[in-house]
Amino acid sequence: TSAGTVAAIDLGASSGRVMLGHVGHNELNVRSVARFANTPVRTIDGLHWNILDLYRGAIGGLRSAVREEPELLGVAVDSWAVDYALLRGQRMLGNPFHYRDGRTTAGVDIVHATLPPAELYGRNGLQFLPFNTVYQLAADRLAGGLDDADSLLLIPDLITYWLSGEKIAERTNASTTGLVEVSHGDWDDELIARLGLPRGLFPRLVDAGTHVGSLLPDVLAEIGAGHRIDVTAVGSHDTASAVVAVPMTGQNTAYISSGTWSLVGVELAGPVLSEASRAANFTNEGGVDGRVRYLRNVMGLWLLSESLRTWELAGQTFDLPGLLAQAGTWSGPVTVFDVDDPRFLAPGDMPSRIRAYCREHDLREPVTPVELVRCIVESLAEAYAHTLRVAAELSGTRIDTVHIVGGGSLNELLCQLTADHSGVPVLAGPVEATAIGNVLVQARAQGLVTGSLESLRALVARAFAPRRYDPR
Ligand code: ADP
Ligand code: LRH
Repeated sequence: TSAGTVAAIDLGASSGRVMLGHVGHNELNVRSVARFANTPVRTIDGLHWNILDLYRGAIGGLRSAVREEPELLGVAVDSWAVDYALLRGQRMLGNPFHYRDGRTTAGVDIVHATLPPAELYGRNGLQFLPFNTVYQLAADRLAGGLDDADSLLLIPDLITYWLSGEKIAERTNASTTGLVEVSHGDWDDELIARLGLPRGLFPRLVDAGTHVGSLLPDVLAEIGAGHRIDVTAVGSHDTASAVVAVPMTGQNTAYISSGTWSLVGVELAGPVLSEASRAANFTNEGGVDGRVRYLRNVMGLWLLSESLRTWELAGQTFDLPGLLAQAGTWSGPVTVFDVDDPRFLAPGDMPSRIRAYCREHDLREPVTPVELVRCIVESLAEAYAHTLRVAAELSGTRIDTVHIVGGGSLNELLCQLTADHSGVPVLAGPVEATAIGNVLVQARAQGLVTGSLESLRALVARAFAPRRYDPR
């Protein structure tokens, strides 16, 4: 096998990027060719993703990719989970909703009136998050929003459709809908029927690594490419791609994919569906190569980014690295609060909500931005440590190393405090694990590399040596 280059389109909740990955038998180089903000838009009917803006960013990125790498072999897309577009034929019906939109409350009630949460967990193995696709669809159905639709595409599958003309549902991301059977990974027809959802909305499921098609002629023209470029399904759930590229080299290892959300857990061969697991709100999401991502969503750096946005709207602009450096030397008392309180989910004034939480719980209220940032990072690290302990207990594993990947791996304070609170060494990086996982699964589908996830991870570990933080 010889080396070759593929492009990853990775859409995160905070930003999107297009990365080029040059991969060979013993070779892995990844570089960014485009980055664009992902800024949601609120209109009269709720909070939406600006999907056309993201698509334009992706197309612009592919144009740069082809200019830099005329021999580009292929493209694949990943993004955040659970959200979707409804279509009739080729036409998208309305702009996709953002999972932080409040419309799903009614959907939760409808679904749980039909199926008690324990039964649902037994079928789909998913943690309860009020925005899981199943609840969003129940809310849409109630509002008549499904009446005209004949297909549903999750966000990365929508972009794949626009690029290739093929409608598919990639399995790792489909596993986050709540409508896929955890035991065999197929659409849960009975559940779909019981909820009164049209079965015809759901496209055929494909595994990560499946060749889907190639870029449409109009797309090739737009990006200035004159040759065939393949479109592959990778772990299209960003967290699934991130887990592919966690440079785990041994046993007893956990991971934290730390971005807008923090996904904290372990990789398992099969699901854990115990009542204790459900009570602790752990999820069994589908991984690449049939692995199970056994993890829990922790509120994540959203707490920080939404605080920065609040201050910015009030005319106070901070640079994050500077603020974190000051928070690292903060020597006053530090309040630890429950980062997963549901009040923090929606967009809006984050500092005020954190202070209100502290008041209600008789905790010292952080006053200055530096103190608040310290309090957020310390509370996240404590939540990471707690979640790691629970993950170990519920899955019957031991954890003696934890990897942090994603934007949070650049946050030295967070990495050090995670080591301190958990008592195990932290290995930080790569920052762009998601795009790297996307690249590697494409490269394997193209025959540029072979082997198990373990051999792909060994390649990542060599190309991106992690930075180590020992517990103090
Ligand atoms: P997503 O994929 O959800 O869009 P990312 O993995 O890109 O998220 O992570 C974004 C987060 O990474 C930011 O909110 C910020 O907290 C953190 N981050 C990015 N750059 C830095 C940096 N230089 N220092 C510390 N933290 C950083
Ligand atoms: C992270 C993520 C996470 C989901 C959330 C909706 O970007 O995909 O795994 O729970 O977004």
